[in-house]
Amino acid sequence: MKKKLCLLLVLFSLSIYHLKAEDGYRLWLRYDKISDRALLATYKTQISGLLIEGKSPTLGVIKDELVNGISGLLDIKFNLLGSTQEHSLIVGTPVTSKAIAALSLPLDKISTDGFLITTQKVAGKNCIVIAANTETGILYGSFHFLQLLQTHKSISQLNIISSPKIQYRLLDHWDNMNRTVERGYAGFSIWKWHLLPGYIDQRYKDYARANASIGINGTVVNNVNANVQLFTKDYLIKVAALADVFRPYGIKVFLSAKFSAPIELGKLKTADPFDETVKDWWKKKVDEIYTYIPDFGGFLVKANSEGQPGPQNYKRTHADGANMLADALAPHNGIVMWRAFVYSNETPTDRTKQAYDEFKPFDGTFKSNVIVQVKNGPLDFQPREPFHPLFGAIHKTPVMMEFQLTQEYLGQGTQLVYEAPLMKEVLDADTYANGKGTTVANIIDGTADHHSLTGIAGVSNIGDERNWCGHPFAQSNWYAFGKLAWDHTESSDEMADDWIRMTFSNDPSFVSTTKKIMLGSRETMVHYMTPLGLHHIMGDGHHYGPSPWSDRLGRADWNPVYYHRADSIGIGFERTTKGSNALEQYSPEVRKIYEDVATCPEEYLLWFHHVPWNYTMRSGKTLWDDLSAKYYSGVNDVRSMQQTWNSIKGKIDNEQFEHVKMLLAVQEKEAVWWRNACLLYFQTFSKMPLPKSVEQPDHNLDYYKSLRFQFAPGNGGNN
Ligand code: BDP
Repeated sequence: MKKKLCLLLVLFSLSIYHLKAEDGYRLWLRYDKISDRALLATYKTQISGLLIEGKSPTLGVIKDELVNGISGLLDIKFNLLGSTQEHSLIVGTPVTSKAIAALSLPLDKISTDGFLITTQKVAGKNCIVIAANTETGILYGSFHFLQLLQTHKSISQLNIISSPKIQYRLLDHWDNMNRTVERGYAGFSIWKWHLLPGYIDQRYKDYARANASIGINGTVVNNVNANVQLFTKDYLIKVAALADVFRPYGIKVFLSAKFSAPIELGKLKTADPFDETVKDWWKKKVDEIYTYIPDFGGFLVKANSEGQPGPQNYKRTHADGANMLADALAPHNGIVMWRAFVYSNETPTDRTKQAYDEFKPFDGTFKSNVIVQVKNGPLDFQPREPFHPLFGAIHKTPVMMEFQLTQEYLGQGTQLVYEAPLMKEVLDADTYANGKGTTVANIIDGTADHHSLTGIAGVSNIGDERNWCGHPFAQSNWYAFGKLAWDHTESSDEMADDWIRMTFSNDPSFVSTTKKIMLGSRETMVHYMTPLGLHHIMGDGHHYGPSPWSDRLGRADWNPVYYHRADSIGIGFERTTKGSNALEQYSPEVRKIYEDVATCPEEYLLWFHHVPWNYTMRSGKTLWDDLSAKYYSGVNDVRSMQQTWNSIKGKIDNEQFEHVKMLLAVQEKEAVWWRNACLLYFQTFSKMPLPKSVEQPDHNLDYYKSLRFQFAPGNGGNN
């Protein structure tokens, strides 16, 4: 008897341990039993079984997801039905399902990828119907339905009509072939090239599932600083194996192409896009790719940027280069995403102006399967930048968005920064391009200029760490990106709410407390890193930590001193007519907002103006005092984040709680470091004191300047 009891106790504790050990691998796709008993009972009465007719790889994926998901969440054996019963969940397209075909559903209201979820009578029974025009549409609808259950939403009287606002919703991996990840902070690349195509890692499927669950439909698997080896037959077969895994999940594969591939691989003498042998080489290469991957998506190209080869090497334009590749891809319906992240080697002008200068003149000269990919801001994924002036400047050629989910400039692997507010700020910005209310989102979703080719890309933050993204909260940036790519009108609050519920817990106080941390986190980081419009003052090369004094790199515009321009008079980059006049690239209405120091929103003040240290800010303080106050508030806010996090101890898995707690402690240290290093350095120009009442720097400037981080992550070469 005693023995039995002991055994039971051991088993019980093991099962508790098992239940509680959360390592983040499941992301937001956790299907554990719903703990709210009343809700569980209600759900159980609303879904009796699954009616899904037909067979295909995608239908198989949907079946598995719904059966596993609902069985787990409702703690039942959720069965497949042979016919319509009361409370059936009926899933299909008019082609795959007779039951759906027999209903007159408004499927004309949704696009190819869209879906409907409705409560309605089918053969006289009350049912829930998930319907779409395509199998991918019902896949998205099924994930959406599961998310309703995961987030404890009502499923009675459903009438959801949803279509993605953007056509190409992609992750860009900056993964090198040796499995290092440029600017990656979550371990090595998940692509095990050496084991492909023979060994298919379970992660590939789970990656595809996770992407499909948030509507992502494409992946660029290799770094924009591309290695041509991926274009050899051996490697294309490996890429094809990945494409085979992704296909049932509606995900297409794309590759970053290196412009010099005809020389490096094809042994040609030139990569000149006007040369017939070069054109022919690309055409044959593209045809070959499609023999392995019949639904290959196309190319992403970084050309004539940071040392990458491109058409300008041959005195041709970006359009000439892009169009040559576009011609090779067009017969297969492939596209070219040509990046506008370019700046000249000679640095003739303010770096933030160069992309516009190089692309605006070629508006309308690109082939119809080319889309220009533009980073959210004109510099390089800073904690805060104004929107890129190319949004709204180019009308005839479609323009897509590139966000960076990996936190190169946003605290890398150690800091909790929820990026949705950053992304929303850019998407909601008014370009005034076609009159007031032409937001950046309207431009990239094609509505502003009536483009049907539309796209958005997020530079992936995924690696082979068990929890995918390193910091437990970094997953939220992958999630929010997908959600915004689908529907840019979703709010940061809603997305955080859902993500927290699905990833951690539906406990109301946990949700509200954690959401508070997430929603404030980006602004907090801006305050302790680059307040009031400061930018690019981080460590050279690896971009880790503060280094506003750096002036040693080969070219002026790689150095922080180029950007903050601090001197005895003041600080900031003058981008009005008195300076680089970068403002001329925006619409007159936008220019008007920013050109006057008095009206310029203070969060962009030092981006657009060189302002005297004793200038009176809206707070009534001098610029110096306000800047100091911002740095101090950033640190204080991290400390509040720590306290808030501590208050939820016991509400989630303890290991996860401790993981975040430790990282928040690191973040606090790093915030203090940023504040002290920046203020001590800028003080050498302002010659003004720090507020007396506050915590004084614990080291002197020389100490901060002496710090070196030789092995900072994410800074490996291109391999
Ligand atoms: C910068 C990164 C660099 C990338 C480059 C790019 O520091 O590693 O290669 O952008 O986007 O942010 O091409």
